[in-house]
Amino acid sequence: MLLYDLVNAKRTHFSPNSWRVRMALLHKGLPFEVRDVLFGDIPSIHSGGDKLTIPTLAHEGRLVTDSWAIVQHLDAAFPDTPRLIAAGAEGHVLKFFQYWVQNTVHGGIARLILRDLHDGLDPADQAYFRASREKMYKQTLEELQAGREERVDAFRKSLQPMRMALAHGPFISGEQPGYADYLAFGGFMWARVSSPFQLLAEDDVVHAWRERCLDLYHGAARQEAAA
Ligand SMILES: N[C@@H](CCC(=O)N[C@@H](CS)C(=O)NCC(=O)O)C(=O)O
Repeated sequence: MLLYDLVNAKRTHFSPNSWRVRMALLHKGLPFEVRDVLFGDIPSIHSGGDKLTIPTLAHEGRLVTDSWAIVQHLDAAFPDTPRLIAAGAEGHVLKFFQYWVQNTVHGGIARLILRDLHDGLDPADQAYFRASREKMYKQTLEELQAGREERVDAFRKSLQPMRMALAHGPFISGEQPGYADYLAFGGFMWARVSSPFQLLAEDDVVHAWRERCLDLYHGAARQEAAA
């Protein structure tokens, strides 16, 4: 299997949506190779068809794009490995959690680190990233990130559902990590490799959970250089 993944100028992997898939592959114990790409390379990955995003997984002559579709594909293609997305209602609730991560975790983090992320990108990607993200957020990257020291407390408060879940076990999924953990952790990896800004207080249970996630699978995520 080949995972197409984004890299910045230092060749570190920063995509939050890829980190959830990387953790899923590690959870399942599936070997994979990585093809590093820049934003500017994405259109050349495929020949026609739907627009691809990162992550995209190449497996048995097929390209699977979108992190949720990739994990569903892995569950179906490798039935002897631990399943990450349950069928039926449980899977739908997990999808709801993905939406929460996208809005609250990714949305919150973007407003704290996106200018730093831009500065760390390969120079070939910076103009595209700035133009596309400024259009998306209707603000300059400088405006988006301004005043973050005063705003970080509101972001920390927004993570309260994670603290409530972590009162019941070391992981959001309980005693063992599951896809809910990888969904949220992807956002924190995105921040960790893109910006030195301190997102979490050290006495926060979310901080302790993030450390546990960094230690999983022989510290796979910790090996990625932090900004
Ligand atoms: N829903 C998709 C979102 C993927 C996505 O937006 N990926 C970003 C990188 S993290 C991307 O490929 N962006 C391409 C671009 O902005 O041109 C997933 O979870 O895989």
